[in-house]
Parts: sequence; C-alpha cells; structure tokens
Amino acid sequence: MIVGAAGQDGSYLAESLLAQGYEVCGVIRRNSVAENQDSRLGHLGPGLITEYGDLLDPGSLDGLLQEYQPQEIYNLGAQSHVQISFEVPTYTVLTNGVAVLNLLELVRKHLPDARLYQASSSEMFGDSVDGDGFQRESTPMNPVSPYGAAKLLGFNAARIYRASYGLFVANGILFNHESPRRGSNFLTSKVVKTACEIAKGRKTGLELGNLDSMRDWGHSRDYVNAMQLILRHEVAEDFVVSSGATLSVREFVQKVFRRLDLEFDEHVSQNPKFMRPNELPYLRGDSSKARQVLGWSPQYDIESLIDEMVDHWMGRV
Ligand code: F7E
Repeated sequence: MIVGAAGQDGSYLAESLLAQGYEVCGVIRRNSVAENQDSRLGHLGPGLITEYGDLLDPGSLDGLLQEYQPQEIYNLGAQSHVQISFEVPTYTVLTNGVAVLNLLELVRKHLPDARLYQASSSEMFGDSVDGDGFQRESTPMNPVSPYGAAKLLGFNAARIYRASYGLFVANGILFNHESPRRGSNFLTSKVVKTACEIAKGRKTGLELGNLDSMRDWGHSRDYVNAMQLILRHEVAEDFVVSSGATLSVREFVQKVFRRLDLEFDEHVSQNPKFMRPNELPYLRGDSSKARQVLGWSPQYDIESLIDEMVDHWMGRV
C-alpha cells in the first residue's frame, strides 16, 4: 500500500513494485480536477488499484488497512512544499506529523506484523551540519520551517513506535530528489520548464527567490529504490539517502542555462515573493550507511538528471 501514490515518488514506486509482480494499492486524495488526480499514474493501467483516502481522515485509512491487509506500507503522503508550509503551518503539521501518529496507531492495532516506511526528510536537519560539512543519521536535528518540524514529529513518532511496540517502522531521510514528474513549483522543475520556455521564445524571464542556498539533488527513481531496500532490510533502521554532492541554486540554474545556450544575467531576476521567512542554507548528505548496509547506489548524477528533465520539458512546452 502506497499512501500518497499520486505524487512524484508514489508514482515511481508504484511502477517499480508492479514491475516486480507486487499487488499494489495506491491511496490518493480526491482532487477537484479529476485529470490531475492520477496524471502521474494513468500510464500504469488497471494493474494499480487506487482508492480514495486521506491522512487527515484516519477512518478512511482504517477501512483500507483492514480491507487490504497490506504487508508493506509506504507513507509518502504529505504537504511537501516547504515555502507553502509557512502559509499553511497547521495543515502541514497535521498532515506531515500528527497523521503519522494516527497511522502508526492503526498499524499497531490492526497490522502489527506489517512493515511501514516513513518518508522523512533532510529538511529536519534545518541549520545543523557536522564539522566535516555533511549531514548523516547522527547529526542533530534543528528544523527551520513548519515543514521540517512536522516531518521531525513524524520521524520521532516512527522511532517511538518501533522502540515501544516492536513495530517494523523505518525512516528514510531523503535529501532533495527530482525528475520530470516533479511539480513545477519546486525549484528544479520551475527552472527547467521556464528555461525551455525561454529557449523556445515563449518567455523572457525567470523569477526566483534565494539563489545562494545549497542543495544535494538526486533522482526520484534512485530514491524509491532506496525506500524498498530500507523496507526489506532485516531490521528496521533509519537511513540517509543522498547524492553526497552539493550545489547552490545559482549553480543549478547556470547548468540548465548552459545546456540550453542561455545567458543567466539576461533572464534571471530575484522576486521577494519566492523568498522564505527562514531558509535552510545548506544540505549535503552522507549516505555511506545506505551504501554499505543496503548496497544502494544512485544511477543518476546531476548532469543526467538535468538532461532527462530538459528533454521532458522541451517536448512539453
Ligand atoms: O527549493 C530555493 C529555495 O522548493 C530548493 C521538498 O521535496 O526537498 C524539497 O524542499 C531551494 C530552496 O525544495 C525558488 O529557497 C529559490 O533553498 O525545490 P525546493 P526544498 O525546499 O529544498 C526536501 C528534502 C523536502 O523534503 C521537501 O518536501 O531553492 N528557491 N527560488 C526556490 N524554490 C522554489 N520552490 N521556488 C523558487 O522560485
């Protein structure tokens, strides 16, 4: 069962599990535009069972857990946009934090032998970084956004239920991961989509917020593979999943613009509208534990990620 199946990661995960012969139930939220509801899932055909459910409606999940009795549950549902979490903080904390507790309670009561993967995030580290410039499983967490604080509640709830009740609950602490399926209000998709529009003469400018923050970007396809390894590992543990490289927003934009023969200074400007009340300045993950213990390694680097996103958006805009 994938809670949040219609998202970027949910769709890649469903695809991968179906290809391995799993029976997959994807839990999706009702969207007023029906076409948007399964726009990332349509290509999977009838093999994927989809059901309406909502993390804020524990009764809906209760019914689905009892009906399907899943052996593996991936909780990928969230309000996933950090800037928007400053605008809807209560909603974000309820969805990304309190709802995880509700889900854990349901699993404890009805499916204590099931395995649960909880989508935790590098945003939980906030402004905390080890002396060598990396964040890893042992790095203290000091979130700087409602999103990060809410994810930290979910993360801690998972650890508490694992320690207190012996449930198999594992956290993946995933750093930024992107793809052609990334929503276009996240940095990478916004940059690539707009750069393609500029290259085709349909737009002239790209307005962004903070250009100096540093991120560790990988590909969603690689990261959903890590999720599966985490869930199938013999013991429930927490793992950082990251590329290990870091790049500023400015450097990311420059790479995309070079790929399309565009000049950064001619097109890019800053607009306070896209600045956050507080910014997480620097992320670089040390995923040695996942690489050594799980044998995980990413297939994509930043260049092949950008190539795939540019090819996608050049075909779309
Ligand atoms: O921003 C800066 C922005 O919104 C990346 C989510 O998946 O990863 C993601 O969170 C950086 C930030 O991702 C714009 O200030 C500049 O420094 O793509 P983003 P995020 O906030 O890092 C973590 C790991 C998650 O868990 C989250 O769910 O880019 N930035 N100008 C901008 N960002 C956006 N969105 N739009 C701009 O115009």
